[in-house]
Amino acid sequence: MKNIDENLINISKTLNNAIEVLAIDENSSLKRDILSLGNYCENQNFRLAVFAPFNYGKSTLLNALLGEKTLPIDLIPTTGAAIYVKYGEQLKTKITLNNNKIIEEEGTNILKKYATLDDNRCMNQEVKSVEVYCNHSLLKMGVEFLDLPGTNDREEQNKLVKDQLLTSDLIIQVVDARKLMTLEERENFRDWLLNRGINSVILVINFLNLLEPQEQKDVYYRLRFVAESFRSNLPSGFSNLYRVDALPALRGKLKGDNNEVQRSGLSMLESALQTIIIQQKQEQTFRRERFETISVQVKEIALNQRNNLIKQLKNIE
Ligand SMILES: Nc1nc2c(ncn2[C@@H]2O[C@H](COP(=O)(O)OP(=O)(O)OP(=O)(O)O)[C@@H](O)[C@H]2O)c(=O)[nH]1
Ligand SMILES: [Mg+2]
Repeated sequence: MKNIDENLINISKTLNNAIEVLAIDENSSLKRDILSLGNYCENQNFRLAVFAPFNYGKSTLLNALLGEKTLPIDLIPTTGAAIYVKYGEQLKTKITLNNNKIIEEEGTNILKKYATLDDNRCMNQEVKSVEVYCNHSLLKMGVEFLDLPGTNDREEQNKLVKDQLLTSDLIIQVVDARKLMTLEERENFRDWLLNRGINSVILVINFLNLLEPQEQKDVYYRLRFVAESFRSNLPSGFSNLYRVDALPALRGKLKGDNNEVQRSGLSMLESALQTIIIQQKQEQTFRRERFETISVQVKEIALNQRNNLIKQLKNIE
């Protein structure tokens, strides 16, 4: 974001103090959330994260938005690290290792070595962070994309993804039209998001083109219902459900075939993203909501501790 919100920085400081004063459990998710929010309020970019189980086409969708095959895509579990895609004049990759050594290389071939999962579906343990710099108009506006590992493979990746979602301004959840989530999976995830004040979620249905026409209608209808039940704080007039066939979208972009891009559904998503991002860079309501939700939780702990103390003091009287 161009203007860092001083108010959020102050709230973040107060929350960090609260960790000490209220002795918030070292290993609690609340403490992790508060620490993550500290970095979040200082991020000047608008972060757009793409999230889903592995093989749902997350990296393909981001490549389609970027208009080139920048991020690794494959049938086997692929993305192993959080990959930040930021603006740069030339396509380049920067890997920071745990010993703070930095490896920079033109292009993105180096991602295969440092940011994809190995044959045991494990991530390279030496890697601290992965950034790709790319020349694209949305990125130039101060947006950064975040490509994440699949969520249904290993607990390690799941944790990483959840931490990253809290510090993302807008989240695209990719849904595979051929295997919809169960009600329980959906509700667990929705509760996890809402407990952290994350309401800025857009559902993108991928692989719809692989279904028969009648099935396409049925699946879309069902997902319309799911999307409507998700309390979203997108600006009014914006749908939180889009249909994008990610691979045809990428192919269309690579060939410069606008009709194919249009048919894939990508153009609708792109124009919605543009407008939402411009508005949010001004208003920052998504960001404030995260801080407000966590602040309410901390306030509750503070009030409980205060009430307990008063009770104990009354007992002395
Ligand atoms: N037919 C078809 N294949 C697709 C589509 N989108 C993605 N794929 C294929 O699905 C596979 C997985 O795509 P990825 O983009 O690597 O999926 P991902 O969600 O990033 O997977 P991980 O990084 O492993 O979590 C690749 O072989 C893609 O070519 C689509 O719209 N149609
Ligand atoms: Mg991927």
